[in-house]
Amino acid sequence: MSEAPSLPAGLVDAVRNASRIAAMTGAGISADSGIPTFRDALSGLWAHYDPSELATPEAFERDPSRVTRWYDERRCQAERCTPNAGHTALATLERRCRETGRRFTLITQNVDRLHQRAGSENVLELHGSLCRWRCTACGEERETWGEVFETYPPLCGCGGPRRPGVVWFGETLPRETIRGAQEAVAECDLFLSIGTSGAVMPAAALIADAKASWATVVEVNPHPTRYASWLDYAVAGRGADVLPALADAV
Ligand code: BJW
Ligand code: ZN
Repeated sequence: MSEAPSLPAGLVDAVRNASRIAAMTGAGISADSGIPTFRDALSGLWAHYDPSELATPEAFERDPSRVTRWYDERRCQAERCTPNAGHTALATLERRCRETGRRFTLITQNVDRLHQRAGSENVLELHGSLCRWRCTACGEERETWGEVFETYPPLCGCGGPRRPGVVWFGETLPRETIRGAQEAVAECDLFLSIGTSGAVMPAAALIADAKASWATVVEVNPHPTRYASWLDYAVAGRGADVLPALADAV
């Protein structure tokens, strides 16, 4: 990891004085754990595929074997990776907020479960999880942590094919989860947008929603996004470097 960037004094004060913090993470926070971001080129056997064409219900209908193999590889990769200092800092932030009577909500677009493994307790998973698989015939859902699949797609006891419990393009987000996220954003006085390109709706709309409700809005990303120019602070750095310094401010 590189040196922690020094944070502007105004940002440190904003973090210190916030009483309701909402943080939204994207794939970038897990890049420091070795998980490629969604828009990074795919490698190996998958080098010729576009991830946005595999992450659709149409792709699963066309070729359930290919799509479930891709998700299973990613599930196994996530299981092998460990949370980094950025994940840990967010778990620390949650704990410190709880101890000091402040509210902290972690909203993630990630499906890799690294936040929970770092100790975050209150996590809203907007796009589901690589670990939950759902039968497309009877709807039964199960956690598949550490499980070895024998077929692609894996099969349910009822004989139906299982699909990953993630939200694909064109599908709606779990209603209670997006509602919880919108409420946390409407109430927060500090919003952190971490490691996301902000390209995918409706998650990306939460950034503008936070600004519209007068929160101090902060981006943490080594490559400033399209939002950077109108946010309160755009910290150009990696999550694993910047977030520990932010957590120390609380
Ligand atoms: C670092 C770093 C380091 C690197 N530290 N940072 C309105 C307008 C236009 C279109 C739509 C709209 N509303 C809905 C749509 C359609 C669609 C959509 O948004 N399309 C866009 C492409 C335009 N949205 C949907 O279909 C959603 N459903 C929906 O809205 O239903 C109602 C509806 C449907 C249709 C029409 C209208 C309404 C569902 C979206 C589900 C997204 N699912 C995915 C796949 C999940 C499973 C899987 O992983 O395979 O979720 S897509 C993919 O993108 C994944 C991610 O969670 C999500 C966001 O990506 P993220 O996290 O931002 O990653 P990257 O790779 O883009 O960026 C990484 C960032 O990290 C970069 O900025 C780096 O610089 C940075 N970084 N290293 C910090 N060390
Ligand atoms: Zn079933």
